[in-house]
Amino acid sequence: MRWVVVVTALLVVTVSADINVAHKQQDINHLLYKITSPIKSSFNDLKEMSETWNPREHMDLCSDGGAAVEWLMGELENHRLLKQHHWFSLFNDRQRTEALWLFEVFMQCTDFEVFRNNAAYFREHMNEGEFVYALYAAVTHSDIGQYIVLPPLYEITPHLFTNSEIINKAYTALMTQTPGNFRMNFTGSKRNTEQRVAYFGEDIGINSHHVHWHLDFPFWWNRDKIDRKGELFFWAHHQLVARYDAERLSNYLPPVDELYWDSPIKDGFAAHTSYKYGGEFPTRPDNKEFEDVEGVACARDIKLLESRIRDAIALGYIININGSHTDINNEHGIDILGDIIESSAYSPNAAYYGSLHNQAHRVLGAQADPKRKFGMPPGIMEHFETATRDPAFFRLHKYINGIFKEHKDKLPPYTEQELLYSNVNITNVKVSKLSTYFEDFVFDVSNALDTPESFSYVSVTATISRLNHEPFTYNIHVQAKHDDEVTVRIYITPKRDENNIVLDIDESRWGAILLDTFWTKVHAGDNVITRKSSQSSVAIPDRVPFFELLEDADEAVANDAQLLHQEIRGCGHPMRLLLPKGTKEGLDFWLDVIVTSGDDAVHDELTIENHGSTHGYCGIHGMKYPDKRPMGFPFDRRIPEIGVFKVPNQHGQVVKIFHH
Ligand code: CUO
Repeated sequence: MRWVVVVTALLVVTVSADINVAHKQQDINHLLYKITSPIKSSFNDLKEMSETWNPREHMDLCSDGGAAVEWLMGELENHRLLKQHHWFSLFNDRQRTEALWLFEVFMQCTDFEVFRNNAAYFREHMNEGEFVYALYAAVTHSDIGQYIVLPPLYEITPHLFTNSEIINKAYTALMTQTPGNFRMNFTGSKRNTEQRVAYFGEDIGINSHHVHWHLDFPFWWNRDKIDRKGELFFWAHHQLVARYDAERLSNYLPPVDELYWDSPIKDGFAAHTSYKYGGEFPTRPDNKEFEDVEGVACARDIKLLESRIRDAIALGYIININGSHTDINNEHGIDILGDIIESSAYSPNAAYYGSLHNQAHRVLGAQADPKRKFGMPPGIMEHFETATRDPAFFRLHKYINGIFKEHKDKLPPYTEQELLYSNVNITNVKVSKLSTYFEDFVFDVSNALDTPESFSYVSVTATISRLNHEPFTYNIHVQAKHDDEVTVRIYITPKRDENNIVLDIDESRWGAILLDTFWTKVHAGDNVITRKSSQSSVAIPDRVPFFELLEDADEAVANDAQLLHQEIRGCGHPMRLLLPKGTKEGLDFWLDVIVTSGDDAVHDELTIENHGSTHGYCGIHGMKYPDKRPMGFPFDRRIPEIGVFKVPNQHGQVVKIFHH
């Protein structure tokens, strides 16, 4: 079945009653409109501010007294900042530093007006990539950004989400003033077996999830403590790999193999994608031997970092920068290891453990031009927007995941006491038919094109094929001894491997995919807990298209009306990808439901308030991660004894996912 979906995000209208939100949304929209062209003259206020506002004259409106503005203006006036019309990569130390200076300026603004005016000024004076990154990070993290809906990045910087062919066709459409809709094919050819799962790695929703996850939990974050950030790094990427392996299974491919520094990188990757400025993304041929990357890292040094981390796991403690030791043989160890491996600014000893994962992204990204002989721009692995397109991304994260597993496997298996919640007996779980399908999705690419203001508007869009599933419902039948609040976790796990051999629970558990976690109430006696797939706490609906945001904000401002878009976090898997692709005859998965005490909740109100509902992989913004148990519980630890696992508050059954 094929569907053409021109997205209308079905968002319930619950927003701030403040009509100023419409003005703020309009300003953010206008700042992001055609980001490589000057602010449009019809965006009157903003245009004027970009020409007349002097950030130095308004430093009294900054909570740091203007220190951040002063610093950035000094760099700008001394011509030290990256020029406009140049690629930007967050992994480039200098470019990231500049973007974060601007982020700091935004974070110090005491009200939206000064935020907006500073943004208008720096938009016209700084590199566009740095500006977009700083603006997205600031709207995500500052109170000033509350209720603002960030436009989908695939419509703000389409170059990083589509391919050269689409961009070229879009330009032709514009020059000939002929509206166009162009089909975007996934990279590669039928001869490449990896092509079978390109729809997952190249899904613009997955790319968007990944870039927003890293905006919510930036590795450079050194302000207040974000709860369990290192563990979330492990968990979100572990789940991405588990999802990818499930897609491979339904496409008759073995699980992705990990990366080996001493062996060639088996699969190459040709992105067929260009930067807006900077030329083509480099291509990596098959079976490329790792080469040291000038100015980044030698393979030898990376292996040394890996061995220090593996030593820490074997010893059960890490060495802090002052020489003291911290025990990691406990459920908090994963959080410390996540910080160390990524590494994030929270790493307790970056001088010793380095930055294994981030360096690996850069080394992989530069393999096409490791000696910098050809002046190639950064590779596909050097942007969170593009990284999952490259099969090497999943190899890298399989490798990283293996290190985390080594740690988890050293911890004792859960005991029956830790698994048992004696109040509840799950008697049955009924789930409606699970089926997946591909549909067409249309998104706008016109922001990729610079046009004189005199040009008439021409619609240019791209159509891609994307995975979706029919909505489904779980009915969980439980008997409870007494009234209580409970925690419910739902997972699916492939039952067989690619050779159709049934996996033992201790083999399959690491591939368990979290479908939902939520809190609810049970009453003494029989209960049916009904939950819809659309309520999942790991997934988000489609993002509101940029043109809809533009039109709605302009209309709301013109009519002094409220803006009726709900703010939805960008972090969270696309709802459509909740289920892995099935097969025609039905692919077997274990569907496991585990009900434990409501005492697992960190916050009191979780049965009635879901805090934006995407906490599974993304926590709750500005609050503690809501589940006290380790992420992945109870499949994160070894299960040597199935009998211990089979407590009455756990229910496993085999379900089939069909694809049509
Ligand atoms: Cu998300 Cu490796 O961290 O890409």
